[in-house]
Amino acid sequence: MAPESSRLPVRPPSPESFTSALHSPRVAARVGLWLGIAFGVCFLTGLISHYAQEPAQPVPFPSSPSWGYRVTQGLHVTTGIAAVPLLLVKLWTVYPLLFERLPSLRPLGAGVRRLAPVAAERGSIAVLVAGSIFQLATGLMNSAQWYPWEFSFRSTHYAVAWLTIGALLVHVAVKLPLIRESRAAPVEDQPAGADEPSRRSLLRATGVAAAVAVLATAGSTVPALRRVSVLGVRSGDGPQGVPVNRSAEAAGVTGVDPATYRLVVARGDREVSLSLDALRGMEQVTEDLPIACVEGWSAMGTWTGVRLKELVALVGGDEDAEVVVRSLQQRGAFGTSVLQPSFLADDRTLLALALSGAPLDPDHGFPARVIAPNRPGVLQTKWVTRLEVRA
Ligand SMILES: Nc1nc2c(c(=O)[nH]1)N[C@H]1C(S)=C(S)[C@@H](COP(=O)(O)O)O[C@H]1N2
Ligand SMILES: [Mo]
Repeated sequence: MAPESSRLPVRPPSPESFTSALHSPRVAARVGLWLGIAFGVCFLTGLISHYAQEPAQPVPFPSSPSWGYRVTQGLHVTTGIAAVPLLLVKLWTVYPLLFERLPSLRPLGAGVRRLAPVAAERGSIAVLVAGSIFQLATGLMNSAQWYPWEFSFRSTHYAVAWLTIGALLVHVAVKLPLIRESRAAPVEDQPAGADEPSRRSLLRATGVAAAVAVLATAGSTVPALRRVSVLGVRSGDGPQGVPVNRSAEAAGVTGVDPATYRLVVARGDREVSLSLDALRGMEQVTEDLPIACVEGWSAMGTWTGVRLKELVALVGGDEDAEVVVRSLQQRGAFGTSVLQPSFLADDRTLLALALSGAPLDPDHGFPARVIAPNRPGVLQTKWVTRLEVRA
């Protein structure tokens, strides 16, 4: 005889099987609103960062304000990090809805008509949840410089961003009546005595978790927060007071001999070759400009060097040229960058030879690196050996 329990009717759970009063539509709507704001800011700042890194730009990315990218990319990473606890709480409040019965397919005609909108809504939620988790996970891993994947981070993160934001818009449209309703009424506490935290304290704790996540990382960009930023990536100092993303050793650029180093500036078949002394003999300009990494950290530096446009002028190029910058670094993707005319025309764009008044540390790009205002750090090429002027 079968044991007693196996004869009990087994029913799949339904949303009502989850009895916690915290699975409340109002809590979900409130956390959803915060999450929607975080995702919106993250998406827009992400578009800016993606465009800034496009080698061919129909409209050149502006070189002012010099701190613009520092702010937008700081916001991108910070809102992404704040979204992590918000998404976890949001998913927890709504997961019982996964167990809602689908409408019956019989009779077929009416059944399909009933099922289609439900399937579309569930489909958009599947894309939204999968996309959100993918974006936050890959974004965090990228910030930590951990790339266990084969795909290109930037193009994949960009494509999935559109998918996710599209699914988010569908989701908001579907839930609009519920969102309206929840905005009209405050989130009221369930009767006391229940064996769990109240809805309000869940919301408070969620807000605190998001704020802690932000404070623990924002110090990579906001110096005043540095001491509390235990999760900050590269928020500490590096040589000459500026953090280092990739060291000379990691890039395989070691033992550069200042006596034999040459910078070649080329335009068509014209070429000029300059020694380090020749570069130091040109007019030296000092500018305060930030390094703002796509990973979210940023730091101010005082750079001294030659205006890039002066070097381009040596081969007869003018300010509306595009410049391909090449590094001594042989391997890796960051050895080459394209500098748009908007940056070349800006007087603050330098081939820097010094930082904080001393020759560049090898890790900051000795003997020479590009530094331009309002540019993603990844394009501020270090160990520059060749400038190719296209125009
Ligand atoms: N040749 C080369 N230049 C490079 C890199 C690199 O890996 N190779 N990293 C870039 C990145 S991602 C950043 S954020 C800045 C960091 O500059 P820093 O190390 O001097 O702070 O350098 C950029 N220049
Ligand atoms: Mo970077």
